[in-house]
Amino acid sequence: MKKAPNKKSALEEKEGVVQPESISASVVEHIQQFRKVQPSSNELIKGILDGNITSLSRAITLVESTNSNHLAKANEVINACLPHANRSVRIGITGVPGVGKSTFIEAFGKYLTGLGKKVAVLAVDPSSTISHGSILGDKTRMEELVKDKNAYIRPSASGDTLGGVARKTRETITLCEACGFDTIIIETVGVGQSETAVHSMVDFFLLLKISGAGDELQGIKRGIMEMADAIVINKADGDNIKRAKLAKTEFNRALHLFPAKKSGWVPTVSTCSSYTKEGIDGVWNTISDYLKLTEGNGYFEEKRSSQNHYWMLETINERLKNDFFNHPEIATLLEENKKAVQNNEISPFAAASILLEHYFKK
Ligand SMILES: Nc1nc2c(ncn2[C@@H]2O[C@H](COP(=O)(O)OP(=O)(O)OP(=O)(O)O)[C@@H](O)[C@H]2O)c(=O)[nH]1
Ligand SMILES: [Mg+2]
Repeated sequence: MKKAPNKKSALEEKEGVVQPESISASVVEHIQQFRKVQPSSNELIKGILDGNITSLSRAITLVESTNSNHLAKANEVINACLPHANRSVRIGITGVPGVGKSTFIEAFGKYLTGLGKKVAVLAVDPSSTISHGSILGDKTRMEELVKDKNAYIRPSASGDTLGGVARKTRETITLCEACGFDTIIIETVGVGQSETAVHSMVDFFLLLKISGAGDELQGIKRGIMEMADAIVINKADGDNIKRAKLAKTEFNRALHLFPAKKSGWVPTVSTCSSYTKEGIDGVWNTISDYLKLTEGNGYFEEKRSSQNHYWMLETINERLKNDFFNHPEIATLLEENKKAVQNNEISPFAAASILLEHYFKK
């Protein structure tokens, strides 16, 4: 007798729980709807020009998206930002893994914000597709800079190709500049082709080295040394100081073997420690000297305009290639022709012509 009313009341209680759920569900839906509403291009543009970091981050996410609707919106935002960009110095930093790039950027970035500058740190690291962005992990190496309200750190975009990653970084520079960042630092690992891509989007290219390791050990190709506007020997502290000074003399000698630069700039070699901060100010002084020289002789503008031309052609190359190889009909035809070429039934050039003609006729 006693059990029945108990059961009933338990059921009533259950029903009672359902009711508020249905109310809260509508509230939840409302919130979700609100969150789903993406800011319009105009809102993003206004936000970026006002120096709003949330708008900047959202616009960069659009740039990095593979969705074609996002691409159109991203282009609209970038075009509106262009007239407000360009007023900055873009610095590329490369060096083999472990040379101290992130630690250096933390020390250098803090020094620059101390001078009143607004610093954006970006990265070109195509391998980040797998590792989810080494610079993201590096944020722990940039503890101070992450907290600095005058600094913005964005991990490398992911992508299948270096070209894709580089394009996204190139456009991100424009957005950061329009948002008021006057110093853009781009980190890249100096072991592949990515440093060439970074070199073609910066004004000043800095190569970090450490003493006591031969060039073979440091894995740096001759070409990278040739691209450098400055070589900075990092970790010049403690027992390392003497070796770092010795390395400085050696690198100075090595640099003399390279042909003179079109900019008229003579690359410098210096030492620094991201731990003791010794030599960090010197790096900025060198960059200031470079800017003075190249802005005076017109090279700065000339380089930026040839970089723009390069990126236009690169983008066309990239798009054509992707479109061609991702086309379903081409994929089948490519396989057929590959076999025909292997069996010596057709020459590779004739096969390529067939494929290209087929592609352009569609
Ligand atoms: N003694 C000394 N050690 C340093 C200095 N700068 C960096 N290090 C150390 O060198 C190691 C590598 O530093 P990172 O800044 O992570 O090097 P990285 O070039 O960014 O490395 P990747 O991101 O892997 O390419 C860390 O253990 C740092 O603490 C320095 O100025 N002096
Ligand atoms: Mg790093």
